[in-house]
Amino acid sequence: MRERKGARATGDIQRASRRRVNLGMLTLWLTAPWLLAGCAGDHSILDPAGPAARDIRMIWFVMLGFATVVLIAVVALWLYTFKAREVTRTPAQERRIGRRWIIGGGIVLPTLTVIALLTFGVPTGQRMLTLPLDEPPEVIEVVGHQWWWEVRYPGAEGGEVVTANQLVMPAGEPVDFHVTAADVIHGFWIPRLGGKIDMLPGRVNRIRLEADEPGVFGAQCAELCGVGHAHMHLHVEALPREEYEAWLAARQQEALAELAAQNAAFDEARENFTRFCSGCHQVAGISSANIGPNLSDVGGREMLGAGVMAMEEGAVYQWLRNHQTLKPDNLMPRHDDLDNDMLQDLGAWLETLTP
Ligand code: HEC
Ligand SMILES: [Cu+2]
Repeated sequence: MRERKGARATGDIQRASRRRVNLGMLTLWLTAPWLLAGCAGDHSILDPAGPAARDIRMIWFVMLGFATVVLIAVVALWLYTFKAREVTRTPAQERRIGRRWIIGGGIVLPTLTVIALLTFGVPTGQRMLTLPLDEPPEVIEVVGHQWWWEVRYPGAEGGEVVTANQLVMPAGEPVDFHVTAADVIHGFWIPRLGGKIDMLPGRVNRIRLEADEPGVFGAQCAELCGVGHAHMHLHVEALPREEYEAWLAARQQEALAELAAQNAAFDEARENFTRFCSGCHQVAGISSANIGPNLSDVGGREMLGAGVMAMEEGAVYQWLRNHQTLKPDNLMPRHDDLDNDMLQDLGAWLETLTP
């Protein structure tokens, strides 16, 4: 009687443990796609699109492999301690063995490890330095603001070009980024192109990146910079050289000023812009303030508010009316005193600014 009861209990335990295993498998199957999804996509260092990012991925794999070997070795030694038989040694033997561990494990092993890692790490860092090249690379300046990006092209033919919240670069050639910040520390990071670099107020940091092919890449401020930090996305686009130059040419000051002056139906919008917005925003030919993003080509952007909404018909009006909801506590004042019709007209005009 008692025995049968025991057998039943064992069966229960076995069934229960089988259930637990199945639950474990289920969890694995359910989470695997999410874990693997991290390997691709806009912000993945495991999906590089340029030489610097490829080097970084390589270091990542080398370090993962190395750490795995170290882990296995440590676990093996630990298991070995359970098996080792007790031996009696003289104090002299003890000292000799102790010295071997200190020299082997405390000096030789770390030295070899550090040399091995530096062999991979130093050349990678070297390639991202802005060292002189035979042909000087394109320079693009990026300034972090709370919570948007100012982007300048000092080398543009015909004069400097300035835009905001979008970074267009030539593909297939190195580009030197000179980055700084206007207020607090921000972080410049295009994960699929390379490492990140701090944007410090009062100092210019430099990094050399290259995109193998034309394409669109995500970038995100990589340094906690206040409430809007998570909403500080940068749209990065690499274009073939000729398209890049055409893109710059269309953003020359005179071309933009002409664009802003077009269409007499928007005279009132221009006037309202001068009254309510020109203290903070630049539109070529109308104002030159730099407290908020330059709006001279705002209609031609992919995103508004540093990535909080897609640019489509009516989007600028939506931003003007609801920006404190879309991007809480951003530094543009609410315009509750301005009526819908006026904002709609302003938005419609700004959307025509598509070079
Ligand atoms: C006190 C300064 C200030 C005033 C006045 C102001 N803005 Fe702004 N504006 C900002 C700042 C700062 C941002 C950036 C907000 C962010 O994304 O964090 C911004 C963002 C914007 C954007 C989004 C730009 C982009 O690249 O995503 C638009 C469009 C805009 N403002 C239009 C206007 C209009 C139109 C007016 C006038 C009715 C106006 N602003 C008045 C400071 C101002
Ligand atoms: Cu930031």
